[in-house]
Amino acid sequence: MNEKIAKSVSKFLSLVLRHSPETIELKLDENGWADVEELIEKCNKKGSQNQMTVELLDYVVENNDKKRFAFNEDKTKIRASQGHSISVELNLDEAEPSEFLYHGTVGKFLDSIKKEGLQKMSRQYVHLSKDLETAIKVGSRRGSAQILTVRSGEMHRDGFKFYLSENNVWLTDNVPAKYIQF
Ligand code: HQG
Repeated sequence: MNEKIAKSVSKFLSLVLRHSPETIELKLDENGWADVEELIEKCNKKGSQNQMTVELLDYVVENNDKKRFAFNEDKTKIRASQGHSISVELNLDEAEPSEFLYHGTVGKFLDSIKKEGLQKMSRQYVHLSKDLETAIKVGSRRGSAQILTVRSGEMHRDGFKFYLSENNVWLTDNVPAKYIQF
């Protein structure tokens, strides 16, 4: 499989499965699932640069660096495992986080984060990771990464809810500044 094609397909799937399914007139159900046949048909009709096939979808689901997408059990449906800006109910179970989780951001946001804490901004949740490397990668998308350490254990004991996505991203509604080590 050509990795360039796989990456471009992953980007396109992120667009339609997380942010704007209407780009290809696709409908997601309330849990964020798209019908695989419909997705393929509409990608090919409406705008993916690449010819979409079941094999290509299979490859992207299996080999995507962050396992961003998942099939349902009988592979008739596909959805993004996290990262949505549209409102979908992922039905994630609450989970108990480790004592610390990390968030990668950039310097220009720090003043605001110190005031308001971490907000979900345009997404459904604030995204946190268990390991520093992931946080560094996330922050580096925007420039020189600044890593924030979140006292997630304390937050959880204080009653904040955490969820773990299918692809191991920690999600929470917001992180008040008092739980952040800058
Ligand atoms: C910042 C990618 C000012 C926050 C990544 C971040 C991740 C604030 C940006 C996933 C703020 C939001 C999510 C506040 C937060 N004031 N700035 N109060 N609170 N911010 O993209 O975490 O590759 O929505 O620090 O890898 O960067 O697409 O969130 O810089 O897992 O699969 O506002 O997206 O995954 O940006 O990234 P985002 P994120 P994919």
